[in-house]
Amino acid sequence: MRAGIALVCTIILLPAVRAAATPYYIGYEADTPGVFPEDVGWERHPTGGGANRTVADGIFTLSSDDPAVSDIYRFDGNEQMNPDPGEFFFAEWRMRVLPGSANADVSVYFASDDYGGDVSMGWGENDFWSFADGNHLQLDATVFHTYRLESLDMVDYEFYLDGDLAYQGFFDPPTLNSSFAFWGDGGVGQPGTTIYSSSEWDYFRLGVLPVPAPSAAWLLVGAMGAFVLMRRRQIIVH
Ligand SMILES: [Ca+2]
Ligand SMILES: [Ca+2]
Repeated sequence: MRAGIALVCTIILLPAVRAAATPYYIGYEADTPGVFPEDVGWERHPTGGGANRTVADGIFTLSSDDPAVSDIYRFDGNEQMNPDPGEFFFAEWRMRVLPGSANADVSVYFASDDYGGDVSMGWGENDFWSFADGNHLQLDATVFHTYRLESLDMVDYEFYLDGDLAYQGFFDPPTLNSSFAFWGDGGVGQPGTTIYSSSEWDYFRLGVLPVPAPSAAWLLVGAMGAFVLMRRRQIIVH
């Protein structure tokens, strides 16, 4: 993450100071048949009877062809979703939408009461949208991708697609006074529409973690860079 690289520079120049961290982690791995998210700390909120659900081969499947159905998995937290100095918030999930899914029926949402902003994300077969900041990615969402959001302050965030930084976004301006996240089938359509979806989730994880200390390798890279710069300067001077 960017902050990690910035921290390297800071620590080379200054004594290391890190705030006491309060790590938190909750995940759902879909690795045990018959164990659903609500069995491991997530709150299920279904409408219209909820989606058809299976857990098999490490994958949690939500499937429906009824526009009246939604089926989301919610976590309410306070300090668990609001990083202190020296910490960062992360959420990571590996997921795909199945062909025929309506745009943005499959969705992920984050809200923070420290700042009061929120981020709402949705998927179509070939699209990803972040509605607050207007970011849009074109991708084949019917194959598995790993998505990751990281934020130091729940104001700005970085979004990674399959391990690469895809864009830098921001939470919507303050409208809320609670902190929670949800994922799943978040959309409800009108009768007669085709607003429905199926999705497969390998895992969903979120939490607050300490900003990682720079590794010895990073310090070595920084020292080597400084050495090369000094050598170049000496060569130019001579
Ligand atoms: Ca899994
Ligand atoms: Ca739905």
